[in-house]
Amino acid sequence: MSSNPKDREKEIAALESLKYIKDGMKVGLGTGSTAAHMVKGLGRLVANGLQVVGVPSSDATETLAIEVGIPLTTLDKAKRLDVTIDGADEFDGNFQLIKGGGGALLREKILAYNTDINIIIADAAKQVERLGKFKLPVETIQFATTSISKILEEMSLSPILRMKADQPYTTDEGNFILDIDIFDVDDLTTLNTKLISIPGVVETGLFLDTTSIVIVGQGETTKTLK
Ligand code: ABF
Repeated sequence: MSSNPKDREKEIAALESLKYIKDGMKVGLGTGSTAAHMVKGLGRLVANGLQVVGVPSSDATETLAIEVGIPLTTLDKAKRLDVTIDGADEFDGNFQLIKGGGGALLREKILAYNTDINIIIADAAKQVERLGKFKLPVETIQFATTSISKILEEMSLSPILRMKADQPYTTDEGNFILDIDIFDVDDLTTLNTKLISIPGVVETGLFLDTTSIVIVGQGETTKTLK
């Protein structure tokens, strides 16, 4: 049991989400510290006989899932997932999410799109009235990143190239990420369509209509939003 209050909220939300996992399910495994609690808990259930297969959303999650003994498969073989459980950086009252702080937004969105029930697990601080205090990640191919950044500047979105040490951060797919300020944007659906239409933009961290359930850790309890 975690001693850090925020991490404890992540842990109890993650453990609550496992109640939705049944024998025989194909499960999308999210990325980040909250999802890591879910993966560890799922590993314990597998050790006790639960029969599931997992599809990881990142190399980091794949490594952890192997460590805890979750049988893995690929999206190609699974074709469709029953449940995907993942974290988020922010979520609002309409279940609109910002994801990608962990850099895994592309594969996370692909899993979510190919899943029947998407469950988001989060500590209470992730719930916001309005998205955008957390910068929105936009994944771009390296060849186009500078040109895309100029376009985003002209859109007053204040793009910042994500760095890791003194090099641009690269995703599992070898792409770059531009983090942008969307706090003053009201119509996120139109923004997302505009962003995706820019040649070289691979995906954004806006998850606007994929989520079925949000489980929030609050203190020592959880609340389940549907
Ligand atoms: C992942 O979890 C990312 O999409 C998101 O950025 C991150 C949140 O991380 P954490 O659970 O560590 O707060 O799904």
